[in-house]
Amino acid sequence: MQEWIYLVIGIAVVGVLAIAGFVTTRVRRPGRLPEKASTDVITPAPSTTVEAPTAPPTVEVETPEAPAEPAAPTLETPEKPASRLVRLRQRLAGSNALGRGLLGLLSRDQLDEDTWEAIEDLLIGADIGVAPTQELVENLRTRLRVEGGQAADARAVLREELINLVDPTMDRALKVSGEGDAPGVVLVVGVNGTGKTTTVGKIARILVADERTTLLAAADTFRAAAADQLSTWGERVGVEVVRGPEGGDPASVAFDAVKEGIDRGVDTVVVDTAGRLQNKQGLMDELGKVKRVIEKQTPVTEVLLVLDATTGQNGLIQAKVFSEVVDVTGIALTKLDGSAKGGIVVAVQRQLGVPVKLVGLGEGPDDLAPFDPAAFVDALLS
Ligand SMILES: Nc1nc2c(ncn2[C@@H]2O[C@H](COP(=O)(O)OP(=O)(O)OP(=O)(O)O)[C@@H](O)[C@H]2O)c(=O)[nH]1
Ligand SMILES: [Mg+2]
Repeated sequence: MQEWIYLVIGIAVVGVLAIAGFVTTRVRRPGRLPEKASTDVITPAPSTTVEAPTAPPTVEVETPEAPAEPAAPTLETPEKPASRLVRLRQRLAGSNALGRGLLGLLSRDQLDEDTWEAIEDLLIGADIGVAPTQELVENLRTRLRVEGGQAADARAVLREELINLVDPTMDRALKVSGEGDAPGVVLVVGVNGTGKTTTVGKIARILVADERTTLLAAADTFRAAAADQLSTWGERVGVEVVRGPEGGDPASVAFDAVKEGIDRGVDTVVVDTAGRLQNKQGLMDELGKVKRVIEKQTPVTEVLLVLDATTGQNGLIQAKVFSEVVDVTGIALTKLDGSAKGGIVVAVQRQLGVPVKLVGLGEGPDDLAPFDPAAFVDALLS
């Protein structure tokens, strides 16, 4: 009988131990799951790093989002473009000295020759250019003579004539859409230091604000820092950058980016280029090739020339060289903030025969605004 009891106790102990063992393994298991799951999370990442099967080995596509961080990095929400010019109007403070000066002179009791000369000097000093200045003064003289020189009228007449001079009939929409399924391709060119890379970064934000899928191409292979600079812009809004090796062929990077854009079905590819202007032939060869190579796949929809508003006549001469090399379709006028040379908007449009489409009004990420003649003139006269 006692042996029986020992036997039962023995069986019970073994049973308890067995159950305890089972439970601990069950408890431990979930601990292992995340390890396994985390390898699963990491594995697909390289495939999102788009090792494009057909892409040449030299070109990598960066995935800005860190793949190991499932709670996506906080991306910035760029400001919608429509409200920007109004927000940034105070930044034209330098230029609206022009507006104030003109209004002051036009509201004099006597509009004599000296006054008209002073008006001409103001306009030329603001980089409007000689021919447009003469045209504007001529129109103002005729109208103010006919309509009488009341101060209130002078303001309205000046506003109208300035808007006409800036030309409200030009199509200023940035061409960011391609035909059918093809992406729009925006090629950004200009002298070094004018603000190309910054402008490409800011355009990416405008496109994101408009809910367009976007890819950037770092076709400035001249400096490695240029591609890094562009990547930083892209990362902030989750836009990827296609880049090549330092010193590599810019046309090849542009080609790969556009190919990638087509394969992925993105809305727009924006291509940043190097700006050194060693000589016209070198520039022509390089930019010409970039454009030709892109257009083997799909047309470039916009060639945007970036021009620094503070460089005056010198900038205009360089702009002219670029426009002879590639068919410029639009101008981004940067650094208008703090420049008293707002008149360059008129001069550059006349010189190149293409509209100013964007204006840069600061170093902030959303300090790039679609250009609107009436809002611009109102800012000058405010
Ligand atoms: N104040 C002001 N600064 C600007 C504006 N746009 C660009 N910049 C500044 O201009 C400097 C040059 O800009 P980048 O974008 O590097 O010029 P880039 O044309 O790409 O220069 P390279 O690549 O060397 O040819 C930077 O310090 C920008 O912050 C603007 O609208 N206003
Ligand atoms: Mg650059």
